Amino acid sequence: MSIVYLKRLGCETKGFLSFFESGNDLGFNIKRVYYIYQVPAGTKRGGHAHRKLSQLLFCPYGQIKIILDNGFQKDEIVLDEPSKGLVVSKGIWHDMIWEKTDSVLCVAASDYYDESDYIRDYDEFIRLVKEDYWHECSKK
Ligand code: T46
Repeated sequence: MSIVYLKRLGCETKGFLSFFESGNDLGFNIKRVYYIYQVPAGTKRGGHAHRKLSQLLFCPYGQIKIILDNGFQKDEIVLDEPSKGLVVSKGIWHDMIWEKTDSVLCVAASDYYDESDYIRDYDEFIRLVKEDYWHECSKK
């Protein structure tokens, strides 16, 4: 995972514009964009890892905590400004906690929706980490 500071153009009086481009700002091409909204504060979503998908997460409004787990170590990143993004690559277990009412999570993903790309069982995730599944995948 890596934090990405998206380009930010503008000023206090007229407001700001941020953007990112597939080939120039991300290490993957974007095939899908989705967003999650009207989530009550305190709600936890996620609870899965992806087999192949890479995603850029950003929060254009509000504050959302992302908890990341690579099977060995956990990290927490708070998305609390519109120009701050987080790339979550394959093989990272992630949870998202809505810290403020009406926070919006936007996601740019490297592929179309495919439920078979999800690992939703934590024991299964740990089993795959232990058998070096993602390292093996990247060799193929
Ligand atoms: C992720 C985090 C950050 C679709 O039909 N199409 C889609 O493009 C997506 C993203 C989801 N769905 C369906 C699958 C479920 O039936 O929408 C339902 C809710 O999805 P889920 O419970 O996986 O939502 P979150 O908020 O836990 O996770 C989502 C993404 O699914 C996931 O890929 O990394 O946001």
